[in-house]
Amino acid sequence: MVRRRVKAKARPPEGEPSGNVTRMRTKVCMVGDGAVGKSSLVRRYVLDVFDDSYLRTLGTKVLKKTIDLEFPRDRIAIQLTATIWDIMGHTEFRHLVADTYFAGAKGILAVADLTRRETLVNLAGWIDGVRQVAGNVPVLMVVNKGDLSDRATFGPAEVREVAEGFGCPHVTTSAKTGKMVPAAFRILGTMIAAAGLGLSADETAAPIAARST
Ligand SMILES: Nc1nc2c(ncn2[C@@H]2O[C@H](COP(=O)(O)OP(=O)(O)OP(=O)(O)O)[C@@H](O)[C@H]2O)c(=O)[nH]1
Ligand SMILES: [Mg+2]
Repeated sequence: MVRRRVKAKARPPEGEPSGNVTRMRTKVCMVGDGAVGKSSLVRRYVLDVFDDSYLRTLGTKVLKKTIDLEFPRDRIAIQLTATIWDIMGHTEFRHLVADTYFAGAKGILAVADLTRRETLVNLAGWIDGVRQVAGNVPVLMVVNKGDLSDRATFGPAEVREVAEGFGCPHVTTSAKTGKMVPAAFRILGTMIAAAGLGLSADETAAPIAARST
């Protein structure tokens, strides 16, 4: 398929054949309490590795990844280059760095740990913290450590309720097995691209459904 570059925000006129690629850049912030697996998710996604040992993130770390997305209904292909900002999961640190860390964020991966209920409860503080600086940007709620379901401290109904409270979708991931990790970043990328291009929510749903397994 031959792909042409189009300007961001441009939408192809009705009847134009598929094949346009829109390049976008974006900033994504990982948030959530200490040891929920923020760095592990980024490492799994960007480098496809996992380490059982816990090395607390000191300050912040930034990695980059390009995500290819398609919006079949609009016949738009997006190449989204995401800088993924990984933060140390401590509330005091959040208060110290919020302005610089969250400035310009276009999307949030808000991570909780399935084995520690308080990390789900604390997501509100993290999400509010980003939204105070970056505005009402897309949020994807991630319940990580899905491989430890025998040690779960909350169930799907509670996750749904919390996600509905934030008005955002949610997924369960495992940085250890890799399950749903690329899908999670892809879903957030799709939400960001859709918001940037002014596409509607149902257009956003198509690529998510097609790629979330
Ligand atoms: N079983 C299991 N362990 C995980 C998973 N993700 C992360 N871990 C482990 O959880 C611990 C914490 O992971 P990190 O990725 O360092 O957590 P973090 O959220 O970046 O922590 P801070 O940098 O302190 O905020 C490590 O020992 C990881 O190996 C997972 O999906 N399953
Ligand atoms: Mg970390």
